[in-house]
Amino acid sequence: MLPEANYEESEAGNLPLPSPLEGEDGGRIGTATRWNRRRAAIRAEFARIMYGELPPRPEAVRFELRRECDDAIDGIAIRREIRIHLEQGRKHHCIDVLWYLPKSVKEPVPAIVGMNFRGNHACSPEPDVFPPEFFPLDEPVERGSQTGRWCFRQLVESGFSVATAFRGDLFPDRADGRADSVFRLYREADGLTPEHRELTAISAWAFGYVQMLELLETDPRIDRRRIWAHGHSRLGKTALWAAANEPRFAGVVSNDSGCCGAALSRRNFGETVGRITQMFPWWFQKELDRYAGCEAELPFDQHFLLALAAPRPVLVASATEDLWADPRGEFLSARAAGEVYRLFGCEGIGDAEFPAPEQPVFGDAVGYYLRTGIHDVTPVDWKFVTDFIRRNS
Ligand code: GTR
Repeated sequence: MLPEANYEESEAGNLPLPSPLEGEDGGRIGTATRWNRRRAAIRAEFARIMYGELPPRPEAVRFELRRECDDAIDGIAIRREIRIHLEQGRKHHCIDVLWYLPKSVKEPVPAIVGMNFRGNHACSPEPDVFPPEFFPLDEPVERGSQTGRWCFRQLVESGFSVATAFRGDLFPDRADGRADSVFRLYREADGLTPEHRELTAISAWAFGYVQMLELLETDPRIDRRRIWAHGHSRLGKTALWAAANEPRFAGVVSNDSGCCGAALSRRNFGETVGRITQMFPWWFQKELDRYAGCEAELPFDQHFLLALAAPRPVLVASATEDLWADPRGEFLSARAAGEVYRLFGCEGIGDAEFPAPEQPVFGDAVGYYLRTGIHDVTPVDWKFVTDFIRRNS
């Protein structure tokens, strides 16, 4: 039986944090060059203990334009629906991307890549966006039911391109989802059972982020140096892992990513490693189960994950009512990551204190804010996100 989740700050524990700059030999990492080696070792530890490795690049990748509408969102955007075909030997797997571009731009635009929970057709107010075809959700999803989270009009009006794909295209989000996941390309069915924890949903989704980045890079209307990864909740964990693995992401936004995302594991507040590994074993390596209840033994904490993005900018967002994701633990993690950013001459958020809602702490390459409200993505979030990206690119 799992203990009740703790929501008392006085009980959070706040165990001392390890430092990402503590070398394996006990010596202190003091230069960006030495950090690069240390960084590789930390990334490998996250892969071994928590997230597994991203699937390898398939033998062939092909982009099929299924539909283009140059009069989308009341004429302000171009909408493209692209099927990414992944081919490995005789095996084939697809990812469907919904992609908006602002129409009236003279120069290449920045872009945001993010994965969605319920299908592309759920994200858009437009009535004819293709729904997921291959591995639909268990229950029917209403068109447009996630438009509150995907503020395409607002983003396009702010000069951003945005692309999204359904998480189920990469790994259906359930214990036996591995069998229908992108890992099918590399394994036979008996290697895709729930026991094969090394093939994780988070790494499959992160691989989807990289595929979207590569798609956007082919278009001269996109500024390739300003393609950001963005994710909410489990997909926020994913966006951080994608940026840790793919240096071409210019920066990363974690929205309410919580436990095993931005939030520190060494705090006992809201969701814990014990709970998450019981509820969602297919997201993580089996190795992580060992740390349930003994998080202090992890060789890293989640500020190491944020620091894997350095010196690229990282924005951590929380919501006041989303205590499950431990907003203060997300803040402390963002602050602690600053240690690595300082090696690169960036101040991070310095020694800022936990801010009041709607009072962003936009430091030097590291940002944090707390939004009033529940676990969600809202127009207020996107406003903070686009402001932060503009300041940091
Ligand atoms: C919860 C999970 C969180 C978060 C969330 C979500 O049930 O415990 O870690 O990932 O799902 O993705 O909405």
